[in-house]
Amino acid sequence: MAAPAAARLSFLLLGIVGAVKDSAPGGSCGCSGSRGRGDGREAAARRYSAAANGDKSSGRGPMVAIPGGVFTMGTDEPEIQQDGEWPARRVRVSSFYMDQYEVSNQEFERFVNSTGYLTEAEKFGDSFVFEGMLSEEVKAEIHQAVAAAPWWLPVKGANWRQPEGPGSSILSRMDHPVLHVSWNDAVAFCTWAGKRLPTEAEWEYSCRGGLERRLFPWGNKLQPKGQHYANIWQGVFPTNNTAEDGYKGTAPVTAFPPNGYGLYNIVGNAWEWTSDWWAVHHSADEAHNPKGPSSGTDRVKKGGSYMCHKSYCYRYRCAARSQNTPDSSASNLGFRCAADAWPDPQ
Ligand SMILES: [Ca+2]
Ligand SMILES: [Ca+2]
Repeated sequence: MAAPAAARLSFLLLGIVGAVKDSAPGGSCGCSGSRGRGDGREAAARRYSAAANGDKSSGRGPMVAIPGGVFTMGTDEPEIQQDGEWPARRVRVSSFYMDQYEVSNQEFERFVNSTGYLTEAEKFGDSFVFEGMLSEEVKAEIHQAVAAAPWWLPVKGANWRQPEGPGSSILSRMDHPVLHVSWNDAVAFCTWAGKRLPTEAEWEYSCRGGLERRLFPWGNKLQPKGQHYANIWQGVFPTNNTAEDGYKGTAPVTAFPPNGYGLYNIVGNAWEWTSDWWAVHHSADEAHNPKGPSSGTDRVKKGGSYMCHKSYCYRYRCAARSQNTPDSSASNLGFRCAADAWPDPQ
């Protein structure tokens, strides 16, 4: 019943591999790698909704009030043309709340303990892991790779509890972002917590932290005064990760300085799902609380990850974007939730 992991890889590649993006297939590539159970999304959201579960409050991380306003979404100087980073357009966003941190393993564990939720990676039995994080034992068991991006391997048994497959553990990383969670899993968590996923517009507005037309949440310079502001890749991808910023893999969700809205790791560390369907053509007209296309095959993810280096994945910019099918999961993809109003008191 489960589609093989390779069927989902094309979309993963589109999201992560800038170096091969020119030859990567577009939306009509025939590789609509859905695992074939997307229809369960709303049912899952209902099943794990706050109303349906008694212990609804303990999964809530701190939120920040984001004041409504108008901002410039996208850019007229796109770095990755085919990602649809352009045109720059005026977007009005109403006030809302945003999780201060990426959802951590600890929070996700509370959700799972409270609801018995099983992630899609657990149901399907595999997930994609960056080869550089795997033990020799695990790698020896895998005979499937993709020529364009041999560093992504489908690992049996990889999931949020075992991010690098059997034998790995999150015990020393409970404050790191949860990984190997699909869009559907993210929706289920946010719904349970009395929240929702942010729209792409809300996410990008949050990322900019009150600054206009800047590359990064803190300005245009990647490392002001030589300081690292995000967990990305230093060295040569994919062979040499110097971890100059202190982290070879994920960092705690509280690491690095927050942006102007008090949000941590809004770029870098783990990619973050948004609620929008993916499209690359946008109207230049001013929009009010845009929610993206009404349908599609992929969902938008934002912010880049610890695997991003300018040479191949210059996507740790606020205007940058990428996509995956809603049932995709990988070792660099997580999320944070948003809310229209402060969730009910505990
Ligand atoms: Ca790093
Ligand atoms: Ca992030």
